[in-house]
Amino acid sequence: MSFVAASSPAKAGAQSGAETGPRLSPGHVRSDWSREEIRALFDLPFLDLLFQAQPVHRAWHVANEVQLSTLLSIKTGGCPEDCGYCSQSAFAQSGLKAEKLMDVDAVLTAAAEAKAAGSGRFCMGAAWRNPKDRDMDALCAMVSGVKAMGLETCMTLGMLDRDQADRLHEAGLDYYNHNLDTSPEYYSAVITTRTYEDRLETLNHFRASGMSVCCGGIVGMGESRDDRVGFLHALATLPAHPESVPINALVPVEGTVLGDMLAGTPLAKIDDIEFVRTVAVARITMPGAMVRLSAGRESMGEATQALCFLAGANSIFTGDKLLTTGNAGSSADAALFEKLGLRPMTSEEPARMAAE
Ligand code: SAM
Ligand code: DTB
Ligand code: SF4
Repeated sequence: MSFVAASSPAKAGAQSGAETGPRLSPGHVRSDWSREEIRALFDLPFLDLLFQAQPVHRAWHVANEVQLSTLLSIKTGGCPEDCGYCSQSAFAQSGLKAEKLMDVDAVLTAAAEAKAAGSGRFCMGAAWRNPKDRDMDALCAMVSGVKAMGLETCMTLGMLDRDQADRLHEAGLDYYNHNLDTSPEYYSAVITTRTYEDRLETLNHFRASGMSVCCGGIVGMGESRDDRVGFLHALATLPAHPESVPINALVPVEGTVLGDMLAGTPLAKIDDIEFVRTVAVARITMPGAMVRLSAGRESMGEATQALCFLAGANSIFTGDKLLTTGNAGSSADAALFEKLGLRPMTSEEPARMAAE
């Protein structure tokens, strides 16, 4: 089974509702959500929450279509930041060897493989606090090479200044991934080498340079439901919502602060239903965003993933590997798509969002 050659209806056709039933008016996008409103969504009976999320999804997106992205770690390990979840932090005892930035050609070979496997977006990640100016030429060459293959381009390199953002955008970078990760209140329990404000500043730089924003976070780090409320509140009250919102479930890695702290405790894995609730609230509060099931899918059952799609998730990472940890794998995903009648997304962006 393969993801390739799936023909989905043309965007306009799909938007007509021929296949998906009557489409609802998408309504307007709100950036004035209160924490109380978001908390009230989380607290709804589960079925009521899904019953709200699915029509929002169908009003804004093509039902049954899921966008496919592929990740590549272009610079692995040895990162000076102390993110408590991350195997690549120099503070972690994960046994990961620090590597140099990959050659441009090797990155382009991996991108060509991702395209051949049916992926629409290629996301390159580096274990840096921020890129150095000496790396910029190689990074720009990677971006323009991947773009020339007809793939959407995404990078996640840590903090950027405005000049770096402009250079990457000019080279053809479509998306920049930079996560807020959790609530402002819980942030310092997870990371101490940078602040929430640092993150927001980089978001402003690449938004201003014209790139699309990919910004989400992680659940299952021992945070409370109020922290998950605060996390989605921070995203949904940005002046413009991120175009992509990755929702990661913590992959507990041995030797990381969080992996070790949570091991063997009831918090070691986010409750599946709470994870689906988080997806649904993201969908309702940020209706135009692509909501991506990101890390943690490897250990998620098919039924949970199906509930996530029902709750409004419409994007996944494909392949056997994320950056350093395992992923569900293309044959498992193709089998799940077949069972659920899902198709790889062919369109680039939600039409309604583009029309705004
Ligand atoms: N160094 C860059 C940065 O932090 O912005 C880019 C790479 S970083 C690995 C990208 C994102 O991966 C993090 O923001 C975090 O949300 C997610 N992540 C990292 N390790 C994870 C883990 N063990 N489980 C779940 N998500 C993880
Ligand atoms: C995101 O939010 N999730 C992806 C992507 N952005 C770069 C990364 C997940 C990394 C999971 C841990 C690992 O493989 O090292
Ligand atoms: Fe470094 Fe990013 Fe990992 Fe944090 S999440 S330690 S910034 S690679």
